[in-house]
Amino acid sequence: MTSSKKAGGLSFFEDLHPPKSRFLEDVLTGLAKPQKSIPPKHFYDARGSALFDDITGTDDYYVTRTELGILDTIAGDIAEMAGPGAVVIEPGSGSSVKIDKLLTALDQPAGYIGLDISRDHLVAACEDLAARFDGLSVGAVCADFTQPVPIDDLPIPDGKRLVFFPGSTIGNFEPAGSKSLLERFRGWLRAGDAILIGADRVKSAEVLETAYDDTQGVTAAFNLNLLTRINRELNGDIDIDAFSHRAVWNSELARVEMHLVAEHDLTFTVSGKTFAMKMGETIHTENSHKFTIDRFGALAASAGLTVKAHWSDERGYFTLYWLERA
Ligand code: SAH
Ligand code: AVI
Repeated sequence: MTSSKKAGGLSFFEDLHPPKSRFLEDVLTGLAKPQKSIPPKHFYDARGSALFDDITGTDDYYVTRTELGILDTIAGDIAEMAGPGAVVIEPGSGSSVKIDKLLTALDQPAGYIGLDISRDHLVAACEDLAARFDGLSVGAVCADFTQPVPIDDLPIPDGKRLVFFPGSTIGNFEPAGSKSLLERFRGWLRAGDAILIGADRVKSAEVLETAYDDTQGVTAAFNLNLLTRINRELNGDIDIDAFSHRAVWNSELARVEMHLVAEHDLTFTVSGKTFAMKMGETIHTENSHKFTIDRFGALAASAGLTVKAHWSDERGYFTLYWLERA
């Protein structure tokens, strides 16, 4: 471990935030491609995390509400499968909203570790959790989970590990990336440990496109904030008003794509490098893959995991899966 310091109420805080040079490299490489693209993990500065929280409160983004409803219904099943004294590790923990339900359902959980790339948001959420769950050991790890995370070097309490990965964040990766990520999480499991993961389901284009282009414009602000972040952190001069938000369902690849569309021909610089875009050209900023139950099972199997149980809402919009090492 390179650094370890305790923030208020936390049993440990490990700061492995990637250096700014990685953000710069991703942006310069992505903007130089024929189809410009930037990985979605860069949405999440403090403002991006706050905007994501606002998205979850919109009427159109059914994802969070639906998953919270399923968690309410299955609390008893989860408590039984996890058993007493479980230790929950939550990659991409964000505001740690769903964890409240899980920790409340579990029988005397021994610990909780939140892991997220958005440092301030992570620490605030974990401190809040530590204050509310008296006696629970709460740790926070600021890291990029697409890179190796030295989980076994962290002071994690003993107990059955439950890796909790809700929100369909798995859908933000292309097939090869989602397989690698599941393999990484599998590597955190010992015999008897499990993964509880949420994945959004394929549904009508209309419902999906509205969820990713909400009528209040919050998702548009979330998407455009990436450009604000580039201007601020990477010395950019992008005219943000020259871009608009687009969300489109790609049925062939079973994913909602988010793009930033140039409204007219333009040039801009980022850290001294010049880029040109034609009117209508886009920067591809996110994929949200949607799954059938069969396809998710096949993905899990490809990563050496087996589905022991799964639960869906009545509309079949979203599914939570209990995975164990195959
Ligand atoms: N789990 C929450 C939040 C989902 S939003 C929920 O279900 O509502 C996705 C979260 O993953 C954000 O908090 C973001 O900061 C984090 N995240 C995205 N990519 C990441 C990465 N590569 N490494 C670590 N955290 C990441
Ligand atoms: C974090 N992730 C699963 C969200 C999603 O649905 O793909 C991010 C998001 N993008 C637009 N709205 C929400």
